[in-house]
Amino acid sequence: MTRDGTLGVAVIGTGSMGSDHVRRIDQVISGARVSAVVDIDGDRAKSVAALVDGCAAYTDPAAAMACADVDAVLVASPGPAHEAALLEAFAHDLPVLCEKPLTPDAASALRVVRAEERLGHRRVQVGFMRRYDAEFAQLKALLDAGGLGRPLMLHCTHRNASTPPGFTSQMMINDSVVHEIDVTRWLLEQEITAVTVLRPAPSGAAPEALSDPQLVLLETSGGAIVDVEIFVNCGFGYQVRCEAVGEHGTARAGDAHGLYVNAAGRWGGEIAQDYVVRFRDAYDRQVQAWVDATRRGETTGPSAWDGYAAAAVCEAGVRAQASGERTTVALAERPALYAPGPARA
Ligand code: ISE
Repeated sequence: MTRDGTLGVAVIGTGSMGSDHVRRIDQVISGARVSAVVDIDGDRAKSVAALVDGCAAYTDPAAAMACADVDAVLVASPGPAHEAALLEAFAHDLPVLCEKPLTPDAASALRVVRAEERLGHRRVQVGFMRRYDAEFAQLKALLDAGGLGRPLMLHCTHRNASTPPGFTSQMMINDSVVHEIDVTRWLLEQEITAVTVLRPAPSGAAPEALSDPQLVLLETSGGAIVDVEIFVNCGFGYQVRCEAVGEHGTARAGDAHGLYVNAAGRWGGEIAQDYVVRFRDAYDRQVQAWVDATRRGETTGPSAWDGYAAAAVCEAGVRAQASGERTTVALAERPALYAPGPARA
């Protein structure tokens, strides 16, 4: 914390998420500043750095992390680049906020877990931003307080207006349902033990070779069942909901649509068109929480273990998608560093 007691953050990756985080750290949250940006496209890095006072541009994450003005790292590069960036951050013992996925597969995610274990303390917060959404946080608090009794089921809806070119069926699990996988583990405090994927006849609006929508069923260690409708070309907007069904009641997060308008003989509101808008407040809270914890010398929020467990469930999900079979999840033993383990059965 070299300047004004604020945290100097290196943002690695200046694509849409990375640039949005640069804007957020620079203009929205407090206690941090963007001291460096990194992109393999040097011109892109320079043009983003030029928007922020005192920000340096790099093409190599290791060079940025070696810089004295960098106290913490936000990784927003493509998933395959995460492992190297995380291991480099560990070499400098720097705190990291890593966008999801932690890494693209379970084996590399477990390598990150083992490397953090060797470091002896947590350094990584994974960017599962839904945990910071106001309604999802309320649902978690309600479940934790026993307000619904023992949770039995979650009904989840995850809809995107459309997909970018090249979006595959596997990405529906790895990039999209990964959020429900994390939400399930977080809300229920149970591990996911098996995945089944059912595919209705695809929507006519789905790009060729994309089986859209799909229904993903998750089974948990405590006997709960979670269903997820994933529909990534629904056409009308970005919509995420989660209804918890407990022994004594139900509660649903995700219905707050903002302003409710009566006009021209109709009632209603607007539906956000993408996750950057829908989860803007959650992203703000997530980054602020990371900065605050880091300045206190702590690491909080979703851990590398959570990132690994999600990757292991995704792997089972992609296999289940291909085979049409119920597929069990293989999970390593949870290291003591990530205790306490799932508590609610
Ligand atoms: C994207 O990567 C996200 O993380 C979004 O939250 C999700 O809705 C979308 O399907 C993914 O592609």
